[in-house]
Amino acid sequence: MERREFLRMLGSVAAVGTVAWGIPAQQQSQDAGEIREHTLPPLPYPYDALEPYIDAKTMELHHMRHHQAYVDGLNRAERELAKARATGDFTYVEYWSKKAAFNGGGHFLHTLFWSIMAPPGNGGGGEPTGRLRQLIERDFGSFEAFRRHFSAAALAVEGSGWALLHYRPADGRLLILQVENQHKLTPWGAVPIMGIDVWEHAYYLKYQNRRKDYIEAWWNVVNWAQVEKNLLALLER
Ligand code: MN3
Repeated sequence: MERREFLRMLGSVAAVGTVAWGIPAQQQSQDAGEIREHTLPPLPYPYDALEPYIDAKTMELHHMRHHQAYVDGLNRAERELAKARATGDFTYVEYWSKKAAFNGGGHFLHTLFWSIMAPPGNGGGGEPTGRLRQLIERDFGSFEAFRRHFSAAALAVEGSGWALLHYRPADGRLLILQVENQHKLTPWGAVPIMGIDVWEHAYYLKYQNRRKDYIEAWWNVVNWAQVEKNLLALLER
């Protein structure tokens, strides 16, 4: 993605506090004042590309059903809020604001999630290099310490949620934090550059209740080159 395009995207999603990495240009709504509805971004690889670590059936259901539901839910919430503005009836503004936060979190985090994975041995797995590696070592001590911290955060998410690696431009630091559901515990001013979905729908078919095994397997499909691109785009702002 071009830097200019990326910066435009940052602005377009600032309201939900996350960044829609990899959202195709036609889905961005900054042109000519026109607001378009959100649509499901295509996966950058086939459903079976992350086998054996993430199975094809899980990927298909996760993308086509779960992610689509967040896209639909976000569009619905935004339509209802627009309707409230048009009619002046804000009776349900709290309800639809919460729906917008939940589904918006779901849409943008899943878009990030697909983009920072790649087929094992073909873009996925291995270890980070370059500037990303340097900052990980500076902020977490070592890659191994980072990995242990990130895995522990993912394992310990209470109920459904995510572990995310953020970059915080205000102080130039990387930080690992948990998200509950799709949006709760979201820090202000920090931008996620990678993350793992630990909702049961992300792993239950293959791993059942063994979230720990899923997290260990997931490291084999992390697309470090994309994670570093996400970081560099923020460093260049
Ligand atoms: Mn999910």
